[in-house]
Amino acid sequence: MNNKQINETSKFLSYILRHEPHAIGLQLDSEGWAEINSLIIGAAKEGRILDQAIIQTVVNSSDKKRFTLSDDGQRIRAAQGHSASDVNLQHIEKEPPEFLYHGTATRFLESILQQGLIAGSRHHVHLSQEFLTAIVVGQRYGKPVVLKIESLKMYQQGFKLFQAENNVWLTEAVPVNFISIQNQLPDSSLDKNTSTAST
Ligand code: HQG
Repeated sequence: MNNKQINETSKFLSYILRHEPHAIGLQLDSEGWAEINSLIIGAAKEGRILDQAIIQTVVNSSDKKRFTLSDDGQRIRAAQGHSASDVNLQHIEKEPPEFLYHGTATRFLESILQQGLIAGSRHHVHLSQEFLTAIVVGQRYGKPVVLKIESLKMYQQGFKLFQAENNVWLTEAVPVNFISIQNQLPDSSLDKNTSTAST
């Protein structure tokens, strides 16, 4: 498989495992797991040929560790990012770092600074420990802007924050008073241990 095929298959798996399992007649359990055999059969009916090796390659090459295989290798799920109503993944609640970042596009700013961050069609608002990751996320929708979230303060005030198994931080919503615009690389991102691939 070349990178283009891997990327395309990864997008297909994200679509099915996060949003529309029923598009290929697949059932996810409440923790987001799908039987790999059923995934392969459902995909084939839609003309997309997958097998264990292809799935393994896509799982291994995901920069953000988007997919997780069960210990017995029989099941697969998306680590986060769901909108599918069958899924109610119980992410681990954790104390977050002092600040987290959210990448968005400048055209959404006015609305965000009025309403705060809302989850939209996904189950959660997605936050990243890294400024650079947030820029890349924001670029998907237009001219990027990074918002700095006072995540520890949120937590101390009783808001729940979760960390998905691929390290992405999740929360239900972020009220405006915890949000500011971060228009340059924060000092902590200059730490050489920081990697943009880890979130
Ligand atoms: C924006 C990627 C107006 C929000 C990333 C975002 C992430 C508002 C968009 C994951 C708003 C939702 C999720 C408000 C939020 N008014 N716009 N009040 N509140 N928004 O795609 O965070 O590569 O659902 O800023 O890495 O962009 O797919 O969320 O721009 O972790 O694995 O509404 O997707 O991961 O967009 O991205 P999305 P997201 P993958």
